[in-house]
Amino acid sequence: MYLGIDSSTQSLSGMVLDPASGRIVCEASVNFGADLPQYGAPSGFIPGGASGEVHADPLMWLEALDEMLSRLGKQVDLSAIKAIGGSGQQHGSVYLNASFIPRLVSLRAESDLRSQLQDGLSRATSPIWMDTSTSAQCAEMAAAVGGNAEVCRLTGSIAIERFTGSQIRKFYQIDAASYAQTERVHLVSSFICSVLAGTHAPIDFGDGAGMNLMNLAERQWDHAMLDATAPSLGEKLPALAQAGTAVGRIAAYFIERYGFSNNCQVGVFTGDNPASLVGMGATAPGQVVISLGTSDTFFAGMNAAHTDPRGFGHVFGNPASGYMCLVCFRNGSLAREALRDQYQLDWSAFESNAMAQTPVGNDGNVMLPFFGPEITPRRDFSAPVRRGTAEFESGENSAAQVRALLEGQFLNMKRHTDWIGIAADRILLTGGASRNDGIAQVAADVFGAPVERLAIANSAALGAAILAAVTDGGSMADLQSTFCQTSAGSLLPPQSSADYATTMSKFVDLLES
Ligand code: XUL
Repeated sequence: MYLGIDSSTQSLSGMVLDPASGRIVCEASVNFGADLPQYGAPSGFIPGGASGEVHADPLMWLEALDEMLSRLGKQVDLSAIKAIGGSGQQHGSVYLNASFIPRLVSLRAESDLRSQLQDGLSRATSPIWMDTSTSAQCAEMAAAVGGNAEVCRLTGSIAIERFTGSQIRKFYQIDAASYAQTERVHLVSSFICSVLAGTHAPIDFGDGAGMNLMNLAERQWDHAMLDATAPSLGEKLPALAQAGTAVGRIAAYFIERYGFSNNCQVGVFTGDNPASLVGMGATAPGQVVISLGTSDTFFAGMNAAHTDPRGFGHVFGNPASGYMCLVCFRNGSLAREALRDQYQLDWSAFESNAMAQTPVGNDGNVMLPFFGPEITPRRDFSAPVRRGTAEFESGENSAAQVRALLEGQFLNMKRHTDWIGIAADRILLTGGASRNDGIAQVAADVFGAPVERLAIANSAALGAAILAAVTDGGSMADLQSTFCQTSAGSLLPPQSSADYATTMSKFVDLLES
C-alpha cells in the first residue's frame, strides 16, 4: 500500500491506496480550524495580518501530521505502507536553524514532533501563498535582473508576491539577524518530507518553479535570481529533484510511534497543483484541468517550457516529465456567488434555467465577469462591465446575466491560456462548482472540448499517493488509469451550436477597450 499526504491551506490529509486491488483503502484528515483551534487559525492562517501579510504556524502543520498519522493508524496497519509521497500548498516557506537536523535525528517516539522541533525554527511563522505584501521586493528583484520579462524567461513567471523569492527577500530585509541564523529554507512540501525522511529533502521541479528562483530550462537554482533575492541564499536552499524519486527511508520516530516498516521509502514531495495534475490523470499534454473554487485555476501538461508573453501564467515542472502551466483567476466562485446573490437566484438557475432560456453566445451580450480586483488580467475592477443590448447593459434579464458571467469567465480563461499552444482534447473539471451541469456545459462550449468530472474529490492527496507508488517503481500511467476514473454520466460534449469565435472577439474588444 502507498500513502499520499497533502498539506494544504486548511487541512492536512492522508490517503492510502492499494494498486493491487485498485482500491483507496482509507483516508484521514485534520482540519486546522476545527481540530486544532488552539492555533487561532480558523481557515489555516493567522487572521489580521498587516498590509497583505498572511502567515501560518508551521508547528500547527507538525501537530497535524502527528494527529493525521494517529488517525490513519487506527484504520490501517501502517507497517504495510511501502512508500510515502506528498504535496503541499505552494509557495509557503519554512525557516530552520542549524539545530533542526540534530533535533530531527534524535526525535524520541514518546514525545511529539511539535515540542521536539519547535526550537529548530529560525522564523516563528511561515508566509503562505495568500500573502500579497511583497510588491516592493518583487520590483527590486525584477530590476536587479533587467525586468520582469527576464524574470519570466529565467523562472517561468514574472516576480509574484506570493512566490517564495520575494518572501525570502522581505524576511532578510526586516530581520537580517534571523535570516543569518537560517540554515535552510524549505517549502511546505519539502519541510513535511524532510520531517518524515529525517534529513533535508529536496524541493521538486514542480514546487521549486513557484519560487521565482529556479531556472526553468536548466532545472537548477538560478544564480542571477538568487543574487537578486538575498545574500548566501544558494547555501540555504535544498537540492532540486524530480517528484517521486526516493529521498530515503522513513525516520525511526515514525517506525516506533506509528508502526511504519523500516523499509518504507519517502519520495520527494511536490506542490498541490502539480500533485493534482497527477491525481486528475492529466499529466499528458492535451488534458486540461479547470478547478472551480474561491479562485479558479487552470492547469495543463506542456511539452516545452515556453512562457506566457502577457506575464500572467506560470510554468512549473510536471511530476510526470516536462512542464505544466498554471493560471489563476481571482474572480472565481466569489464572482459567481456575487451575481447569484445580486439576482437572488439559487444554483439551479445556473444549472438549467439560465441555460435553457438563453442561446450559446448570449445574443451577442458579453460581460467582463469581475466583481473585484483580478490577477488575470491584473486590473482593479470593482464591478462587471457589460456590452450588448440596452436591456442587458442596464442589468436586466437574470438569465442573460448568468450566461454572460459564465461565458465571460471561460472566455477570459481561454484567452489567457492561449499561449500554451495546445488545444484541449479533454477538460477535467473539479472543485465545488464543477458538479453544476450548467457551468460545466459552458466550459465545454467555450473550449470546444468535452468536459468530464472525476469520481474522487481530493486529487492532490491522490496524486501524492500515486507519486508514492511511483517512488516504489510503479508506472504513473498504469496507476492513473486505475485510480483517476471519471464519474459515471459526467461527460458533457460541446453543443453542436457552440462557436465562440465572434463572441471571443467581442470579449477581447471589451477587455482591451
Ligand atoms: C498556486 C497557488 C495556490 C496554492 C494553494 O500558485 O498559490 O493554488 O498552491 O493551494
